[in-house]
Amino acid sequence: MQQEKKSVPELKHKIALLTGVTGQDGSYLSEFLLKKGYEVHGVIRRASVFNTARIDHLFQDPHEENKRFILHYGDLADANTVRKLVYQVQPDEVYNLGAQSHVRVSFDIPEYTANITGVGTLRILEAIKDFQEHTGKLAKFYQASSSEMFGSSPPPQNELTSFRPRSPYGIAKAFSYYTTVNYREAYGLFACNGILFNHESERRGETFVTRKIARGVARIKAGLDKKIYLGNLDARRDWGYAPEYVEAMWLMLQQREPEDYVIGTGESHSVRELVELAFSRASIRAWQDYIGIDPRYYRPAEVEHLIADPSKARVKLGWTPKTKFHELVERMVDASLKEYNVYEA
Ligand code: NAP
Ligand code: F7E
Repeated sequence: MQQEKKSVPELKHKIALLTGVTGQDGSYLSEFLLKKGYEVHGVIRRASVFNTARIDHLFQDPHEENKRFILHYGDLADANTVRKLVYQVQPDEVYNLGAQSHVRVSFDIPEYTANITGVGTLRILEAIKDFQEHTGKLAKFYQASSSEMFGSSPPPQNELTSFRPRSPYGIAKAFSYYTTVNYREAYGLFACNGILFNHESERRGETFVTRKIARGVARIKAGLDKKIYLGNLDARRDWGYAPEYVEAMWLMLQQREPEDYVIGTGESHSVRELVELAFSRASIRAWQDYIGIDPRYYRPAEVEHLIADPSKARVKLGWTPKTKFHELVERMVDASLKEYNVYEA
């Protein structure tokens, strides 16, 4: 007798829409979500050269069937396209990682930074609000908020610490933070702020201080440069490892209630310590001989000291950082030494 086949209901995979997919965090979050079975849609900007190096390994030919990694052109300055993408993709989760993210540069282009890093968030939230109202579908929202918003508030900083931003970037992020809270309170959106402290990796942009130093050390070891030129060596930051931080973003959107969370290691180190450790990892003595100070890298107003108090994330999300500062620096320096073929095991 033939057994009757039971029909198995098809499991629908979740859909995520990411801005900033070509950035450090966008690349790690895409990998993380794809592993979880998501269909990932990323927004990329048109550029005159390829700007997808960090996600090229995830690329799928547009002619393939059942693709789960799909790229769309768009820009946070362009409300029409942002809205169109939300309606077209119909995401379960939206991660807003796109930004003019460089603090020093934000002093040079403050208006652009406000438009993208600040008002860009409002454009997405408006699109999600309308989408939910018109379709009745829920699209959860993650905002990439930053410890830069704390500015001159003394450390350690947690979810209750007041914001005293010191840069156009910090101010734009504070606008986005409050807009996210407002759309949650006023319209009931499932919207969360992840207030992330500095997180780094081999994929970090070359002009952020950790990568600049790791790469600079390798170039000196390879005989290509004589010095690294830096600004303020006394600033202290709470530096963690980026791949661990993207899991925290996802965890926030899996909770019952939308809330805001501080994510960091709870330890701070100075730029000077970072320099010492990086040179020592490459077995280069007398690091002072290889460092020049160039005032162009000073900021008109500096954030002196950031240390996260990530207790809420530990208790509510079960999230804890694993990679310690010295491991992070060693990992980044080793990657650069390998890139320049001067790594000695
Ligand atoms: P990142 O490497 O600088 O990446 C920024 C991303 O934003 C890139 O994909 C970039 O595209 C995109 N972008 C820039 N301008 C845009 C525009 N006008 N429209 C659409 N996209 C635009 O930054 P990240 O380190 O991955 O950080 C991710 C997010 O977290 C950012 O919002 C950042 O401000 C925030 N954050 C970062 C840290 C950290 O320590 N990394 C800490 C707290 C918060 P292109 O590749 O085309 O330039
Ligand atoms: O600077 C000092 C500089 O540019 C760190 C972004 O991801 O994290 C990042 O912002 C510190 C500052 O990161 C140089 O003055 C000294 O005190 O690596 P940075 P940042 O400004 O902390 C926050 C959390 C974000 O949200 C941002 O998107 O290092 N410093 N000399 C230098 N910094 C740079 N870039 N270059 C130097 O030569």
